[in-house]
Amino acid sequence: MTLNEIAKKMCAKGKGILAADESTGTIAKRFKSINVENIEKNRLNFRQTLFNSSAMKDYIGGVILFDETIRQKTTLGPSIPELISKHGAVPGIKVDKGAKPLAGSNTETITEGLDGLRERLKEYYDLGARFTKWRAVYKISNEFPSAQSIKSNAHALARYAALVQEAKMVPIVEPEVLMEGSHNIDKCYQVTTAVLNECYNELKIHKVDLKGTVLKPNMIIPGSECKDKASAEEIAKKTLDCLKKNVPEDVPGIAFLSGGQSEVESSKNLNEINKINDSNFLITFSYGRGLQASALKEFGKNQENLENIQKAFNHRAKMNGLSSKGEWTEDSEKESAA
Ligand code: 5MM
Repeated sequence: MTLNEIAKKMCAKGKGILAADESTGTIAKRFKSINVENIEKNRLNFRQTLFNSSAMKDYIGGVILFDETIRQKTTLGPSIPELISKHGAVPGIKVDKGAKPLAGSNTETITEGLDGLRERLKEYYDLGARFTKWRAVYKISNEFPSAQSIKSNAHALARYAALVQEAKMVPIVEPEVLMEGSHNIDKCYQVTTAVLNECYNELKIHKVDLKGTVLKPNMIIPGSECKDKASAEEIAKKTLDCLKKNVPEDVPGIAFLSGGQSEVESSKNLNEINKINDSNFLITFSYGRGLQASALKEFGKNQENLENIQKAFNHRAKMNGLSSKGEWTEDSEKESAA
């Protein structure tokens, strides 16, 4: 398959991406919230339960894994990448080493992981990965994000993407403008515009073939502390407008992060975007919390009750599958849950 074909398969209409690449520290937080011990056996049990659910075949085009997970063998027989491929989804891998303090800028971060990346990519390809992910993080405040953060993170994203294409995999480019803060929706629009522009500027300098990439952006939404709430219609209109103006047409797929929105909110907003999507972009989800929150709760209640865990995951995957086609409704939410 060409990189363009892989990117389109990951974001095919009705499907999206499951972000299950929580690093050990992040999954520790998630497990703590449900009183589950953060040990390898439990991490494998939760993840293989999701990857073996019936929703995988119909609604999941790709799964982003963490280094530990891509190396694991399931207790069901196949390895984790084999299990994912068996359902027709593409296995992928998070290759960044996390957001670290950016020297010279108070509290901002730079995503690290370029050293030795060429060698790691070869290993991940041999383990079955066909796409990768790198997440850059930007904070909004009166002084942030700084030009230093916007430029250095875009540069790293572009160097990452060029290496990934050299290794014959599709890079997911994830510049996440955080939702935390009291800024309004227009500030989010303005910052996301600056961030996307710099990213595509650097990707061009580094000769990345955009047809073989997927963008994973934030939606254009007000900060979580903002008093002025926005309707799903306004979020959709501003998000689509921002993407059409700042993402080159060669990019085949755009898969949003949920970023702290509730499960239903992230489905509803994605649905509204697709209802008015008059671009050529395949627009879908690449959710972590937006797909897993309910399933995680069930896992916390009883780790052995695979049926309930899978039921919760199947429901969210189905809802987001509908949203990726602009076919989600409040009623479908209730019917499927029942
Ligand atoms: C699943 O979480 C991902 C990994 O986070 P860490 O590297 O911090 O452990 C994260 O990058 C995720 O893929 C995106 O933020 C999307 O997840 P949400 O929960 O925002 O949909």
